[in-house]
Amino acid sequence: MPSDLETAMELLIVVFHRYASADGRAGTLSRRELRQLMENELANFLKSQKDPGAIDKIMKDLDANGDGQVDFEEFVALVVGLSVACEQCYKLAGKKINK
Ligand SMILES: [Ca+2]
Repeated sequence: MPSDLETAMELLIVVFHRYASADGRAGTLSRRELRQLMENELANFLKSQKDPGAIDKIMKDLDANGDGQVDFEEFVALVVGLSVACEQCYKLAGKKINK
């Protein structure tokens, strides 16, 4: 049986490819695919972004090699960044993370 962490890693890969294969180049997220992913999978984070151009900014930040597509490595940087922010929120709120 896979561990929790292995399951989390597998899910990252599965979710990325679910959206990356929606149109055009499979294996990378276009701007449209990134928007879909964020609207469906990161709705709470997106709601907290008051800026209507948030997706464009995120896309620009993530697209490290500037090819207009977000590959898995670039996508993971977003997840890591959000995870670090979440972990800090947990600490501030003094919540117990153990589940
Ligand atoms: Ca790219």
